[in-house]
Amino acid sequence: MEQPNGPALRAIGTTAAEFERDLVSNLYFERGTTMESASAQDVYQSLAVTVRDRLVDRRARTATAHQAANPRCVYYLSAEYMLGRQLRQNLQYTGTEEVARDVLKGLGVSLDEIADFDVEPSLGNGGLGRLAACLLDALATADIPAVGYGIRYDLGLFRQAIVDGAQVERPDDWAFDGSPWEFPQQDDRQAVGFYGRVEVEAGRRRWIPEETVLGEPSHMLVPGYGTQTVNIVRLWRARADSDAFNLADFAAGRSAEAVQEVLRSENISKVLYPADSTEFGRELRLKQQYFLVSCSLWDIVRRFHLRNSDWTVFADKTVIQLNDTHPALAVPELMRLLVDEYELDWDTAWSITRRTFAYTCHTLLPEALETWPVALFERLLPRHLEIVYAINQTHLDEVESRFPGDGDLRRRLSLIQEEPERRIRMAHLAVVGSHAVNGVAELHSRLLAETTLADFARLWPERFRNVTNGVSPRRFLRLANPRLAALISERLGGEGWLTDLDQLRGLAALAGDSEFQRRWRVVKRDNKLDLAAYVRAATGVVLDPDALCDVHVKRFHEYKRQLLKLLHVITLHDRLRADPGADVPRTVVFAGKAAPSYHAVKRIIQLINGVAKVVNADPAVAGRLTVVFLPDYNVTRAELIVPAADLSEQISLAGKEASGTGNMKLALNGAVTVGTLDGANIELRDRVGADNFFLFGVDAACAAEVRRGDYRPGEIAGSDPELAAALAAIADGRYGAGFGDVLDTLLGRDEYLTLADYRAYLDAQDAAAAAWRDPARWTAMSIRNTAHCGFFSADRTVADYRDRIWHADPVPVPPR
Ligand code: OAK
Repeated sequence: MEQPNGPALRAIGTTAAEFERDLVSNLYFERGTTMESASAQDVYQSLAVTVRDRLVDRRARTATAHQAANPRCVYYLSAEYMLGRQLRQNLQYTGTEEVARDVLKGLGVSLDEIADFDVEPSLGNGGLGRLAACLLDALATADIPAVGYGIRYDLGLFRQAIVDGAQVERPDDWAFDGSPWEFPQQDDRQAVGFYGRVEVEAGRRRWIPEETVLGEPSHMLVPGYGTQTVNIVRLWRARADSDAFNLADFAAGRSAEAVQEVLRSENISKVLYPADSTEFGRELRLKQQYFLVSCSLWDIVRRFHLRNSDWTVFADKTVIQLNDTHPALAVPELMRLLVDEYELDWDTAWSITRRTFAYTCHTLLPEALETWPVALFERLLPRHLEIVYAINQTHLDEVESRFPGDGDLRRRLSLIQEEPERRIRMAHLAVVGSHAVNGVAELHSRLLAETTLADFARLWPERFRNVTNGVSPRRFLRLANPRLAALISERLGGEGWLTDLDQLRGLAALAGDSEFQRRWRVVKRDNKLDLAAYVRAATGVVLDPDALCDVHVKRFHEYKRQLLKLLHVITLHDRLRADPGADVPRTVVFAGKAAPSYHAVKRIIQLINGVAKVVNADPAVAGRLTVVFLPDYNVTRAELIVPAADLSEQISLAGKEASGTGNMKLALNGAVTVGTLDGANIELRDRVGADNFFLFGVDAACAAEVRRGDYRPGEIAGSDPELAAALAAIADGRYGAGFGDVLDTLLGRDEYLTLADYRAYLDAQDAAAAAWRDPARWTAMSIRNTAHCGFFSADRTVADYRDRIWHADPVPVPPR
């Protein structure tokens, strides 16, 4: 985008008069209406455009500054982005929230009501997608030139409804009413090939695809906070050629046949796959991955050529971060472009490729490590298969020269898995093609190097590093929890902490200050009232704002152990029926989605709802224990729940959660964690202090040991009367008939050691309840959690990537 100049452009101002003029003008020219006859949707759309215009101006200056500086750019490739709602963010980042509120009020409209029309683009499953959004926010805030590339799914992650206690998935047509934050760029379409054959032309191999789909980009603006930089996230949508529609078929009444080709092409970006950490080997998914990679690399090369002509500097100007393995096809695709299209020799191309890519791994679960059947790969991407084979050959030659005669090692390090069928190992491809590989928390990075990627860590130890995740304090404190943000700013004397989160340390001195504590508690209580109002409207359940708000909110997965939390709830219910003082008044909030095909955890959702129904209807525990399952967890819901939480459940089996970022968001908002020594919990506990964290459970080494040994969950159940009673309650059908399958998994293999950790978990919960009984003690713990969370800012994460992987310098954008 060029810097606008000349008198034709009207000034973009921030005064109330300018804002009102633009709003009314947008209403008139964009929506064709006036304030008198505008619908709320009209006002929302015009307001969004008015705010967006303020960012467009910054974006234009950002592009100009980048063009002039010709810097090293960070390209973030991710199949998922969970950006969250944009309106409030952009109002704040442009400093126009108050102006907008006043202007709307003057026009007789409430900003809060209008803001509810803002739709969150849920283009991701969970942690990995939200991390991508937090990193983009921090990149722009740090003035680092960056573009996020992704797929513009027509349907985002399914909307979750609960019907008769069970999860029902509904399509999320997020842009149905129009999406004012997007800039579609139809004229920048890019052709992507599939299938076909490889031909030799003048001694060079060249792919002749059989099918072509168009990738149409649209971008959304990613503003930095407290800076002029506006980066972009560029999302690709699949389009068929305009002559793909078969008029003859249509005229003959064969309407389904007429659109067949259009559908086949456009299906590529139709839906986000809702499989989270499970293998999903379908052709369409591989097509999606190649579609993303092909469009994005074409765009990256185009950008490079805007400012450079010499390939030898490509890796000095470009770093491509692979967000897990979904975009790992970028490695052979860049090789194909360099060797086949730009005719570089193989070794030069390989050196450029390796210097360009870096790879972040987000899991340890073996079932989440992607592999693709060679047969499918060969059919869809015949030239890429040749390139993968060639990369593998050079790679295995290196292995052989370093570790001669070690056939087992060669087999383990090969990009190709041979048994039970030949498959391409995408994590291997990403490691081999990258100069840096990182895990997302210290424990995770260590376990990656010791287990999952141990052979590679032995081969290239210098490539492996850790970059602990972080979250955006702008979104998860300033936007989500304005009351707490205001109190913090008041006490710290300004908003500097928003971009320098370590400043929160200044709150530690106030942890024991009774007046500060009182105000801290008022904020929490007000946030709980907001949550209670929402919960009541959504579910009919009434929450007590004075009860301990105990939250287990995240994707559903057996390793995250929602079931352990539920066993605790069942035991509490039993105890409270016998003794009303057995626990503190408590509200347990569950929220999260289960992959539609993940039957075992969908059953756990049903069981939670069954338990909630029984507990909430029992007068014997009224006012003591309330259980709610809040449907459709997403970024927007998180922004409501996180500020209200007192107790943060981070209870995954040690060694399974790569990092977790909900743990950080909750602690930042003053929730105290009850957690295992897993993922980033360990670093969180180190920072907030062992006294301000309820630790329990086996550690990762011990968990592995237990799993290897003779673990007998049945014996644990038999020797613990409270546990036996909880299991019996599930078995007797009071929460709904037929939860035998859930019991069988627990009493059979109990893969995630739920029963092994049950007693320690209950003890930790009792300790939490004892602390809650003393409000001064609890509030001090809560304040200390916030005070020591500075490390978990995404700004620190980005600074780590910048210094240790990207080596990208900031490019400040001058103000107008
Ligand atoms: C999704 C698909 C494949 C592999 C990993 C994921 C994923 O979402 N992983 C999650 O990434 C988060 C961000 O790094 C971590 O905090 C979570 O622990 C991890 O499960």
